Amino acid sequence: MKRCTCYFFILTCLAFVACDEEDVAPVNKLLPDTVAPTVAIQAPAANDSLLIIDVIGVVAEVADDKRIENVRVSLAEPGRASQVISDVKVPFSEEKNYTAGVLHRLPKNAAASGVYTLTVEARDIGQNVTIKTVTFSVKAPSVSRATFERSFDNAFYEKLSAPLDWFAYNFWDEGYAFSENWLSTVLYLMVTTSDDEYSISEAEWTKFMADFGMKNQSWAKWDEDNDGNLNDMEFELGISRLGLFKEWDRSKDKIVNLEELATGVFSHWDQNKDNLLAKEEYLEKFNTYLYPR
Ligand SMILES: [Ca+2]
Ligand SMILES: [Ca+2]
Ligand SMILES: [Ca+2]
Ligand SMILES: [Ca+2]
Repeated sequence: MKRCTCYFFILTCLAFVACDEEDVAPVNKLLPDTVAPTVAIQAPAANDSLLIIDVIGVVAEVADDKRIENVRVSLAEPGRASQVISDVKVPFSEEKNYTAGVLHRLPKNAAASGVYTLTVEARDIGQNVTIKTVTFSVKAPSVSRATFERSFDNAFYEKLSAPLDWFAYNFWDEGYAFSENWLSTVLYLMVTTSDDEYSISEAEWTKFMADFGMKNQSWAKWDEDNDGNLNDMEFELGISRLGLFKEWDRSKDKIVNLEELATGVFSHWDQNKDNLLAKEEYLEKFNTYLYPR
C-alpha cells in the first residue's frame, strides 16, 4: 500500500516535470542564463541544537530556471575554516529541481560544543551562484537512555552494516537481532581497531574491560593460545563467560535486538549508575567503539 502511494507520488512529480518542459518555449533555451538558482536549506534548522554523537542530516532544495550545474555543501566548525563535505555535479534528470541530501558525522576531534556554519552553494549553467548559510550548535549534554539509543542505532548502521555483511550476516531475514554468536561478532567488530587484521590486542582488550566496567578479568585466561592477541574464537569464549548475552537479552527470547544492545551498552557505560550518560561516560567511548571507519 505504502509502496503504491510512493510510486503514485513519483509518477505525479514526473508528470509535473513533463508539463514544465512543454511550457518553456524553445527560444528561451537559447537565451543566456542570467537568473541565479534558488536555495532553501531545510535541515538543519536555523539555531538547531544537535548532539555531538549524532549524524548531522543536511537537506537543501535547489531550483533553477535553466539548469543547475553544481551544488556544494561545506561546514565550518567553531573557529575553523569551512570544509567541503559534499560536492555534486547535478545529473540532467534533476537539472531544474535538485535536493541535496548529506549525512555527516563530525570529526572525532570536533569541538564538543559551539556554533557551526553550514553553507550551500549552487551554481547554474550560466555560472550564476547562490549561497545560503545556516548556523546551528552542537552540544555534548548528559543523555538519557532513549536519546543514547537513537544515536547508537544511527552509528551502528553506519559502522557495522558493511562489516556484518562481509561476515555473511543475513540482515534480510534476521533484521538487527543477534544470537549469542552474532552478539560476540558485533562486539568483536566494535572492539578491534581499524587495522586490517581482525584480532584484538591486549591494549584493546584492557581498554574494553575498563570502558565496559568488567572486573576481575585476566588476559592470560582470555588469550588461551598465549600469542598476545585474541582471535574470534578466544573472544567469543571470553564474552560467553562474562554472561553478557543473558544479561542483555531482557526479553529472554534468545535474541539481543538493537534496543537491547543499546540498553546493554548504556548500562555498562553508565559507571556512576545515575541512569544518564555524561559526556565523560560516552564521548570518548562512542568515538572508540562506534565511530565509522
Ligand atoms: Ca538560472
Ligand atoms: Ca590468542
Ligand atoms: Ca531479546
Ligand atoms: Ca552516569
